[in-house]
Amino acid sequence: MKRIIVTGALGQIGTELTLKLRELYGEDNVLPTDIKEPVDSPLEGKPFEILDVTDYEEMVRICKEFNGDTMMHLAALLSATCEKDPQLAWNINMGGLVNALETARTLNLQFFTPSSIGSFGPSTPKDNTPQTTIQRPVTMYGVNKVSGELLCNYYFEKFGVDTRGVRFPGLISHVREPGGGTTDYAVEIFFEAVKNGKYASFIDKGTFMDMMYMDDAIQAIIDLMEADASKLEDRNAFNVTKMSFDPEMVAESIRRHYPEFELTYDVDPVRQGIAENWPNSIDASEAKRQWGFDAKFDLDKMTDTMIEAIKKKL
Ligand code: AKB
Repeated sequence: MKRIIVTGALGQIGTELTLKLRELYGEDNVLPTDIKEPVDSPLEGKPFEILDVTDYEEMVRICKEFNGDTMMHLAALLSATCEKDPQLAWNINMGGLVNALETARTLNLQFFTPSSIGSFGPSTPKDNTPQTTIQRPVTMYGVNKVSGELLCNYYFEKFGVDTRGVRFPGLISHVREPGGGTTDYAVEIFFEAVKNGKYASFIDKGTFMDMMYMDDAIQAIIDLMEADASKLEDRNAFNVTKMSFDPEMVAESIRRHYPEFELTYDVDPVRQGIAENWPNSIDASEAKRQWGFDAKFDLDKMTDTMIEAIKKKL
């Protein structure tokens, strides 16, 4: 039985991951933490600790007190936010990660942290991007993500910390909306379709990026953490994805429910610039081969689920 500490638990991934982990391993065996109180969150009213991941002493204290054996480190700023304040991004994304890895090393914790398609850059092959390839990102987020991948590998090789990680594409969910990401349009579009029947996309037509439904992302984390270590040739930075689409394809899928749905464009040059430096589609064959990665939600199935859930919510 695992005892898991989650950092950044109020974020888009953290919220649903905590709920799922509690279902699987028991409420008392999962400790969500974040820098804010869980107000208006599904995590409200259950055990929770305030933790600023740049505070190493506090991180160690909480982990020791909880007596955990696993850390899932999710606290990080997303791509567009990183471009607004690169120094803050470095402090939180890299400072937090070093603290989390040191805590895992000192307390002998199994460790997960996500990387992203943001770790790729303009010189990376754009289509069917292999897992091992050129990574020369030109954003602070990308620099953080590549550094993080290397650091996690280093902690495994040098200190034997059981680090594991994936490169997530854009994640689509209705429980908790993301904030400050380049792929956020693919979440907003569903909420706006249900609420107003129209959406102005900040990502331009014809811009393809990888995406995945949150349930598949959570399952991927659990499967990788449960995978037999002897089967893992790699540890970190597994490409995972289910689909690649542009805004028009999502609109088409939404029109199966709302034939009048109107998609217009109000392109944000910062996020469009980031998107243009990311792959159109990545190759997830190594994750499938090494630990059986399998995603179930295609675009239409995800659209049906999102619309149904948002209608209920509103
Ligand atoms: C972002 O857009 O910043 C994230 C990501 C793909 O890493 N969703």
